Amino acid sequence: MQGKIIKGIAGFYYVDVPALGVYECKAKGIFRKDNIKPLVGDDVRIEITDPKDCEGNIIEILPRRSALIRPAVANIDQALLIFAVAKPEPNFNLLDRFLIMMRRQGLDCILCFNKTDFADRAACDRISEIYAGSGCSILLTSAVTGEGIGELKEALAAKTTAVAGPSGVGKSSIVNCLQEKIQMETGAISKKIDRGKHTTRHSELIAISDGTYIMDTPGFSSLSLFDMTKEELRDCYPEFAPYEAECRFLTCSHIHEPDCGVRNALEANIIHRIRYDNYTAFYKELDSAERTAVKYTGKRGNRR
Ligand SMILES: Nc1nc2c(ncn2[C@@H]2O[C@H](COP(=O)(O)OP(=O)(O)OP(=O)(O)O)[C@@H](O)[C@H]2O)c(=O)[nH]1
Ligand SMILES: [Mg+2]
Ligand SMILES: [Zn+2]
Repeated sequence: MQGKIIKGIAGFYYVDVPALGVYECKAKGIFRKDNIKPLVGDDVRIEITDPKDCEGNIIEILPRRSALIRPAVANIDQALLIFAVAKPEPNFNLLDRFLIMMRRQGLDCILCFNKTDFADRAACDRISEIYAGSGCSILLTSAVTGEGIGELKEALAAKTTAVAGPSGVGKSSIVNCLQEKIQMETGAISKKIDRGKHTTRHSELIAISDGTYIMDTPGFSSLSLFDMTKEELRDCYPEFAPYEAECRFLTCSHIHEPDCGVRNALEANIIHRIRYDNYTAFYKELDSAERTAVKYTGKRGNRR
């Protein structure tokens, strides 16, 4: 029998089998041996151990179309990255790390700035302008006023989308706006530190309509760059591409070389300063990770 993992809690996986319902399953040791863990979104084969109580075992994980590490989910078509325009203030460094991760995996990303009811139009536009050249579609939403929810529904249609973003930005609130069947728990953000309280603890796959699924996920607060070299970083910045032909050197890192097309575009305010500054910070981070790796292993790179 075949189904889809819609939730995983404390070693149990909840597998939705079309027309039959949800089975509470364990994963047999076989997966541990192969070092793969079932993920929410996985298509699996199960054997039923107790038909009355809807219990079973996962016996096979079918090949994945895609997999993410943060959040840990499988078989998604795209990610919906949510940050708030305020309360909490957007962390662009974390945002850019996520975009790099998505680009490295060849997955599309919708960038959503939520809580527009907390900021004026000009402030919202200033934030979305930073990402105008990032290759993402950008939405401004409010789970309170309903702004942008219609547009968001259109962007999700006929796809499986994982929601991602830090705690307290309104991921679960947005998921609740998109459908009525399952209402996820939401939590007020801490007034003192202006941060979310990690209300959502487990990823959950929810059907919005036939063929359209959304995954609510726990918030994350850090993301490390891995499995990449500093030279690969510039390919994660679509806004650099039109200006790289103007660099004097083919291998230009856009940091210190003379006659750099990217830095000229930065000075001309065509490439956004925040995006460029994060680029240089990540470049240095990857460079020092590579140096540390060489020192301890004699090999280049920062593999996990
Ligand atoms: N004013 C306003 N408040 C919002 C909006 N969206 C969410 N909130 C509030 O922000 C708080 C956090 O929302 P959640 O939906 O729990 O946030 P989350 O991203 O799921 O957080 P975690 O589950 O902790 O990762 C709640 O008090 C929501 O009511 C919005 O658009 N406007
Ligand atoms: Mg949540
Ligand atoms: Zn350059």
